[in-house]
Parts: sequence; structure tokens; C-alpha cells
Amino acid sequence: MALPPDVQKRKIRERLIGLEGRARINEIRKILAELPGYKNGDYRMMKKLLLEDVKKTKSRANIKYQDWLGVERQGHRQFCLVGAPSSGKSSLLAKLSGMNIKVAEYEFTTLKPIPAVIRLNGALIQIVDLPGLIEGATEDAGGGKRLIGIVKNTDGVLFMIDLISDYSRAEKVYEELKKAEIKKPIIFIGNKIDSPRAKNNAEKLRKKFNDLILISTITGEGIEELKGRIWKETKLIRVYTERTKEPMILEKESTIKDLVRTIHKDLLEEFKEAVINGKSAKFPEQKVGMAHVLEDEDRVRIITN
Ligand SMILES: Nc1nc2c(ncn2[C@@H]2O[C@H](COP(=O)(O)OP(=O)(O)OP(=O)(O)O)[C@@H](O)[C@H]2O)c(=O)[nH]1
Ligand SMILES: [Mg+2]
Repeated sequence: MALPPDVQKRKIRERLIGLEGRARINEIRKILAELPGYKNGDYRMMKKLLLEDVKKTKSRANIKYQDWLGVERQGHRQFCLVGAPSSGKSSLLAKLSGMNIKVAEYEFTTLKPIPAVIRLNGALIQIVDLPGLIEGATEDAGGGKRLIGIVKNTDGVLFMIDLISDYSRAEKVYEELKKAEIKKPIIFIGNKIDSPRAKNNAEKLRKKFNDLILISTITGEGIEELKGRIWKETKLIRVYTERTKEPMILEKESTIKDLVRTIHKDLLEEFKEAVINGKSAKFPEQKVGMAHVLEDEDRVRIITN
């Protein structure tokens, strides 16, 4: 027996109170299945509204879901920019990528992760600009839990320190990373070295943060050195062959066999020997076999049968 439409509507409203996302959609589906199959009048209207509700709930759920997904990985390696608000993370990403990224003097300019892919020595490196991390992030202050989740899965951290603001802020952010037990390699970057006030702080910070690189995203000072450090941290090597225009990007410790296989799997069968020049060669034009371990920037000629 169908209930009077008004009673039914009230019951539906009550059943949906406080339900969000998947749970709400499931409940609406149940209600739809229970409603009598009238094709017109009040019941038809009720069904229409319920189906619209499903659509709306789904799009809301998608937004939440994307937030939780974090950042889709792209390229050979991923690095995350971490640091206190206004330390210059977005400015650095803009400098490295040439992308137009929002930069401003106020804090929390960046509200969600912004990924960009840059080419470094022929490899594709994804750099993710994260919103500023603050004290208490591990307890979710400033949405910190989600940020730390992203940092836990990254390949390396670019830790931005503002050389002209109170550096205890950087220390607090670093404490948060330690609390979260981040085990990834960290490159410490002191930014804004162009400012006269920066020099003093830089000396003190050198003692606290290992191998601090001093840069300015404005003048470009230190940027090349930073790129070199990022490259080292990728643990990738580039190998030049006469068979490919671009360098081959391989994992560190790769052998001639890995290289040959990467160029083309059929090449393995035709392989006779390789002639190498570069860091891994004991002398120029050294002839080596499949097991030879390559180094960054080696040049290789492959001889086939
Ligand atoms: N003097 C100087 N100022 C800089 C440098 N890099 C960035 N700034 C300034 O610092 C401020 C903050 O820069 P952002 O790149 O927005 O900083 P952020 O770390 O992304 O900040 P949030 O997104 O709020 O966490 C801006 O006013 C920049 O112009 C630099 O190398 N030297
Ligand atoms: Mg920013």
C-alpha cells in the first residue's frame, strides 16, 4: 500500500538526514526500489528529485575523492616542495617549470597541490608545489595530514627555508617531518639570498641544515646548483648511444644489458659487444660485455652480430 505522498516525502527526508557520499546514494537507491511504480503525479516528482540528489551527491563525492587521491604521479621521479608559508615554494616551481603559478606575499597562497613536470638532463621530473606546512601538521593542522600523506609517497623533498623570516618557522616544519617519520631524501634550500638580510641567517642555518643550498628565485642564483643536486638525488643516469637522439634515462647501477633491453628487446639477441667512453670506461673506447655497469653520461656504441 502506497503512503500518502506528504507522509512519504517526510519519511524520505528523515531517512536521508546526515547521510553523505556513498551512504546517501545507497539509501536513495533503496528508497527508489521501495517506491510504488507510479509513472505520474507526486511519486513521479519524488523520483525525479531523488535521482537529481544522486547526481549531486556523486559530484560532491568526486571532489572529496580527488582531494584524497593527492597527486597523480608523472615522469621518472617526483619531488615535493615543503616549507613554511611564503618561503617561496611556488616561486621556485615557476622558475623551474616556466609555468605561471600564483605567487603572493600573503601566506597560504597555494591551497592545493600543484604538480608540474620539468625536464632535467633528459629525464622528466614531476615537482609538486604543496600548500605551506605549519606546526601541528601531523595532527592535521592546515590540512597537514593529507600533505604528509603525499610527502610520504614521494621520491624526495625540496625543503624551502625563508632566509629573511624567523627561521624557527622552518625548524618547526622540519620537526613535523621528523614526527611524521618521513624517510625520503631531503634537499635543504635557503631562499631569498638576494636580500641583504639573508646572509646572516644563512650562516646560522648552515649549521642546522645539512648541505644547505642558497638560492634566489628572483635573481636565479643557485638554481643550477640546485638542479644538479636534484639530479643526484633522482639516482638516475643518462647514457648516450648512437642509436637514439635523446639520452637513455636509466636507474643508477644499470648495466649494458639494461640499456640494450631498453632500446629494443630484439637487440638483446643481436648484441655482440659494446664500446664505451665516459666515467665507467677504464680507458677510451673500452670494449665491454652485457654485465658492465654504466655511469651517468657514458657514451655507448653497440656492436651487433
Ligand atoms: N626577495 C625575495 N623574495 C622572494 C623570493 N622568492 C619568493 N619571494 C617572495 O616571497 C613571497 C612568497 O612567495 P610564494 O612563492 O608565493 O611562497 P609559497 O611558499 O608558495 O607560499 P604559500 O603558497 O603561501 O605557502 C612572494 O612575495 C615572493 O615574491 C626570492 O628569491 N627573493
Ligand atoms: Mg605557494
